Amino acid sequence: MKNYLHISEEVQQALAENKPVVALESTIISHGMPYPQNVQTAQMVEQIIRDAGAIPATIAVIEGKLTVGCSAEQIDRLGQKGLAVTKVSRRDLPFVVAKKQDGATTVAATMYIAHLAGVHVFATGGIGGVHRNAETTMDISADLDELQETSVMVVCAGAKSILDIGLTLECLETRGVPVVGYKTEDMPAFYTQKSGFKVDYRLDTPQEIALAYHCKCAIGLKGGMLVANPIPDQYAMDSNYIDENIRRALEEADHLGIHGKETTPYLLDKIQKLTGGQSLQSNIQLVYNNAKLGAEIAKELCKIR
Ligand code: PSU
Ligand code: MN
Repeated sequence: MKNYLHISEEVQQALAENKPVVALESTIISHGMPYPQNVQTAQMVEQIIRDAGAIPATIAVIEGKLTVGCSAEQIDRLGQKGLAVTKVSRRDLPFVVAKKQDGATTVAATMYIAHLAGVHVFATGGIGGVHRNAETTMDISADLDELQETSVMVVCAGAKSILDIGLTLECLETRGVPVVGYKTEDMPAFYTQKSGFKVDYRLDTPQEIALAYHCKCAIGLKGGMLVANPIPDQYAMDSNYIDENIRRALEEADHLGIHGKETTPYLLDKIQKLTGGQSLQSNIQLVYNNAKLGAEIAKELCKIR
């Protein structure tokens, strides 16, 4: 494993001293946002985590190494290469490692690597889930199975309604993955604060969330926990407006026959174009909001452990 896993000095030291660390994914950089906003956002997210008193650990595969704590140069490279970087979910990991390539890790692959390194808190924008029409396409993100398998807490702003949020919640329930709403009973829908579905548990402080996660581990339950943190009100989008554009993006993807791992990046890009960048601003702000909460939870977790 030593030959395949690289943990930055700073992250290694933080872990050894029981200091709070927050993992971050890299598909959001290469496939989730356009350049240069992707790199600016990734840097700002790290700064927000530092300002909150935790250590950021951006995770990616760099020249075949599972890297925990990417450098500014590495983040810049992933951002500039954009879609040319391989999008790496769990099943893709062995191949980018074997070829000593760069890879941008999804929520699933990032969780797996964070767990290898001993990082328990991971902040991102949105998770993958059950796609609309999954009853015929069977398109269900590997993120959901990873949440069943791997003990890492994922802080997100819910799931975009490019997905079937109701079915995504059903799948999480089946897999025994608890969904916690931060200061809310409503499952957020990424760009908006409410999806029309409920979370499993509402918790109102980072301390309560850390304690619940700690207890999950302490009683021997493997698997993750999803923390859904609604987008701040001032950055939330009009739900009719965003839903209409998501509908158009889905129609276009269907028309073009987009499928498999291209689906999510295609839809993210299309929605950004259709909304003239308005959705990108919301996207950036909700990631900041999640980074801050992730740092607060990580700090509380360190106090318990
Ligand atoms: N949803 C978003 N932004 C993202 C992603 C999803 O709002 O950047 C990315 C994440 O990396 C997520 C991945 O893990 O897409 C899911 O891809 P797939 O549906 O192919 O599993
Ligand atoms: Mn898929």
